[in-house]
Amino acid sequence: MERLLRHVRARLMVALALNALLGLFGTHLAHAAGEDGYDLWLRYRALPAAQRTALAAAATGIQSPDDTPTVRAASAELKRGLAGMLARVPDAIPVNSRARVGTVVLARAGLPANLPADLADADAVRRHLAAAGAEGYVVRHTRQGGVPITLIAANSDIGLLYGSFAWLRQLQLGAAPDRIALADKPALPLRVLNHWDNLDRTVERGYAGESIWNWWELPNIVDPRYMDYARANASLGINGTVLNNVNAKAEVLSPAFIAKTAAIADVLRPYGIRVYLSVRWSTPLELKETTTADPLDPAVAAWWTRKADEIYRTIPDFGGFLVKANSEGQPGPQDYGRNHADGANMLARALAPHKGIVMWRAFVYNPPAHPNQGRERSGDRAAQAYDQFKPLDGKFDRNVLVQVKNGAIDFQPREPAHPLFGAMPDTPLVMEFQVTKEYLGFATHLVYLGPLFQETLRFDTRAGNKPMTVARVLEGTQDGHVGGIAGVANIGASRNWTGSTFDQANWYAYGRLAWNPDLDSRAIAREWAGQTFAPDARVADPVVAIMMRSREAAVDYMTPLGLHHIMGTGHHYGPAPWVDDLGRADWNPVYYHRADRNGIGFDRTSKGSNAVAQYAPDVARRFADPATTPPEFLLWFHHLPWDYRMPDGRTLWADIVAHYDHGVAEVAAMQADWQRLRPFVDVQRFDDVAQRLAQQRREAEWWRDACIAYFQHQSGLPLPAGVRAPAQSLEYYRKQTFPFAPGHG
Ligand code: GCW
Repeated sequence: MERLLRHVRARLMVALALNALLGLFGTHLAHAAGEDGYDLWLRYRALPAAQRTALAAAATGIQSPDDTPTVRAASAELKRGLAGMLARVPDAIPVNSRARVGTVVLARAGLPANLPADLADADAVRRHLAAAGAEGYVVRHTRQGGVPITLIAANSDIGLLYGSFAWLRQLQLGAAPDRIALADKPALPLRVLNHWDNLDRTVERGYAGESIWNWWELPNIVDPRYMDYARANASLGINGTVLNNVNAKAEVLSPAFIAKTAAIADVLRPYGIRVYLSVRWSTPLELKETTTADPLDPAVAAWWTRKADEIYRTIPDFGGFLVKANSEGQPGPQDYGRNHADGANMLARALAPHKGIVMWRAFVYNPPAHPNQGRERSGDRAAQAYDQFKPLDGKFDRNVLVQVKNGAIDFQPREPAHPLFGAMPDTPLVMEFQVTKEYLGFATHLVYLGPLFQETLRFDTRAGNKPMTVARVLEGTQDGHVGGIAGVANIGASRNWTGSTFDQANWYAYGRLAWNPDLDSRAIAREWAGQTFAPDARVADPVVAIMMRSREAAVDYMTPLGLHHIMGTGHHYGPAPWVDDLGRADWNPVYYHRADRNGIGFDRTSKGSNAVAQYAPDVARRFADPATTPPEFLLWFHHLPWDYRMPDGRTLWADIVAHYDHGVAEVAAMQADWQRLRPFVDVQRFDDVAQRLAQQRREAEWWRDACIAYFQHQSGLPLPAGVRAPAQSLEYYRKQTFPFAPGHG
């Protein structure tokens, strides 16, 4: 801890010096100086003069009880933030001293009596606190004994930390300090990141360098970065992190790794973040401590109980386990003729005495019985998770949550919401989003995922034949089964954390939506842009414009109209719709698009796999008919002839081609917009983004050309009039290989 504090102090001094310089020479210097992105959205750069004067008057000192690590983290963050924005360290005001103009008062008001005396609007504050729950906060500019102050109040320590971050966010966005009035609380109790980080520091689907967890050096060498990781997450309200890959190794539960996990937990704890581990089903067997991994074998259950006890001895607030079982070759209870509930409940019982939970993944799909056949539902990968899990609804222990990917295939650029949402009323569900962009151009392509997350969270499942968005399903408002949300992290050891500046926005957007799934992705982009670059509309507006068109652009140049899973084998980068020779039928792109002379698309209606029947009747009816299926899901649910008429009168073939062209044009527009930002963005980040956009443009062309060449080959149709022919032959695209692509294997 001492070491960490020294690190904080050192960073504070550097930040102060930098800010003083910027203050002296004017803000234009801020644009010239390089930024490496390490500070994320918590940059706290010196404010423009007028705002600085206002804030200096409104924030002269901080009054905080500083009696717990979390409250100390809150006041340290306020100090850091104000020192940065004001280029002056605020005073520390002793608790219980008389109100002084411009004091920022941290008040933990578990009891109303703990609010400062003589508070101007104490009644309103109390009302808000009554609604704030265990994690919410109230922040407002008010008066105490007639003196203007800022009150940050909460029912808990963590609420104070969240409130402090919320206030700092407003200030960074240029809000007038005397106008700030916030009252908020998270919608979901469980807001976690899933790291797919291996113990050797490689990261599955990671594009930002090595894992931030330096397992080798832990537990005695603790990287100060862990604390900055905690700050960034706490600033969003993320309150849990699963440290290791769901493709887990048995060793993570060895005493040595439990000690390493405990060291990380110690750093994250003050920031309200619990640690969880992914566990491998067969751990006791592999460690040779049992002779089977059958969940109904008492020796196996006893082993897990002992293991849980051992973990909680060193990590009393350990969160629990995340499990990938009987999925993609991972062992699981089905190896012993048991089902997912048998497995999950056995682990849940080991954790229950410690209040731990099990997040059991529903990402399962079995090899289809007949290769290249999707006629029956069982042959459709998209239908298999539902078929295995729906019958288990209500069979899980209370501390089990079933974790479901946003869509039924696998983190595609666009998928309809997974049919399990709304279909398991007696089971709490966790949404699993992928923040890292496995199928969306890694950290190279600029794709803002806010709209993707929002689209799924707002998807109306029509469960119970009434409006019921996925977000409401997670919140469990109906039945008391409150779920959660998980994001597969895009964080690594690269200096800017996420491999590219704009990928920071995906971490940010995930966290903000985890806090409040009803937030608008454009508003989130605006917040992120304001803090990451500048709140000035000349900067933030074009940044937001780029972000907001980026996801649809990627869908268009990769997988328009409901196409999916046509990416390169293994690494999933770039187009490979022609691949048809992989070990499992449902790993092949041809399985998903089914393009031939006659048409294209996966028939999931009653004439095909009938996966559509897994949705609530209202939704199923809409998706069963191409005329009522939203065009963006058309080929997800239907196999249609190439001359099928789209609503705009074009043939399907012409429409597919137009989408590919539009995707490329959108990237060109994003690139042009970015160039206009040159005067406003520091050279280092500007150039990095510019290079990535140039590469994205080349690769959007590649996607377009390769897919048009291939689908034309399949359809045998001429290119629609006026359409540019692909730059190379289909053979050329087929021959491309990508050895050593990052993030897999
Ligand atoms: O998205 C796919 C990935 C695998 C991943 C798997 C899963 C961790 O290609 O790399 O494995 O899904 O979610 O389990």
